[in-house]
Amino acid sequence: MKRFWLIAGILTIFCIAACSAAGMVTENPEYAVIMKSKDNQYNEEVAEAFRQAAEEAGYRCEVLYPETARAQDQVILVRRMMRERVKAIAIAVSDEHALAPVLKEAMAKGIVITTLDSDTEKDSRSIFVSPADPKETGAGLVQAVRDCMDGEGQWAILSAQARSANQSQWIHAMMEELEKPEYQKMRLVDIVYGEDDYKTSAARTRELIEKYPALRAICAPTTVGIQAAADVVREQGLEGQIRVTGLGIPAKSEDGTVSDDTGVCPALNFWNPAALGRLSAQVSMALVNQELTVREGEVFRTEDGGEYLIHKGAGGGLEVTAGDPLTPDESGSGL
Ligand code: RAM
Repeated sequence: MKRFWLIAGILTIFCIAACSAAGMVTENPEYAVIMKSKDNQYNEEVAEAFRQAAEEAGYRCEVLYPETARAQDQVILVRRMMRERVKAIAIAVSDEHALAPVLKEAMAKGIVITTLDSDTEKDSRSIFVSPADPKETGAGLVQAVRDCMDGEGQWAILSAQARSANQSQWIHAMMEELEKPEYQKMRLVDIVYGEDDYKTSAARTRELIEKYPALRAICAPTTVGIQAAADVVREQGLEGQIRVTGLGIPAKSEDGTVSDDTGVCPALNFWNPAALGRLSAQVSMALVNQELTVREGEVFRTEDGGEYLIHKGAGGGLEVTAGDPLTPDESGSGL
């Protein structure tokens, strides 16, 4: 019998360790937020702001990160939360189409489904909470690339997952911006995918550098990709030759100012991750409490004074936008 309890104890400890690797387990959660990938500071900041907003309102909330960036791992987490009978799931979708069936199933069971950061098919969720306008974000990225390489030469995009809606939208918006005559001398030579995984992103960067010796800039619209690309450029001593830009969390020095003394990444774009997480929780709670009707032209008003217009997004589904894309200045203000 003693042996049984010993084994049971070891198994429990093992299970707690394994579960907390995927996020923190909450007993009887009412709300769940499922992010795209683990070991990603951006995802953690978004998800923690979501959890905090839900808990401040008196609800239990579980944060979940998939084991890998594969869609199947997010499907597993959605099913787990369906079994827990949560009231609402908010999910940053890694594969626009692969997640749609399970999310529809959850909706049919009465669970409120919303997306944040990256969307799914429009009838597989109630509303999408977008971090910032994708057109403005895409245009800002191309302008940053132009500034990095003085408007001339070869550049490449290092993206995250090929089937993730936010990446596709930003790349599409970048292509549109690129058609303007002012970018005529810039040549986009390749688009590669690092899966929001540091090692894969670093490997893709090394391949780009080898394949295109004249490469002058890499644009990574992913916080993991931009970090990996900048590290590889520094590691290969290519500062000054190749510049990196994209969507990233600015590294802050001890005094809180944003700095890159190596000059590898002279500019990046971003938005406030906590504002995205918080708004997403407010939307989920308002839907569960039947205080929000998702209708085009309606304004969603939050208790802290925010006003968000419900409008149609690129895929035809309804969405709200959390804020504006930012170009953090040296003080890192706004982030
Ligand atoms: C990565 C993820 C996320 C994206 C940010 C900018 O962490 O790909 O979806 O929005 O970067």
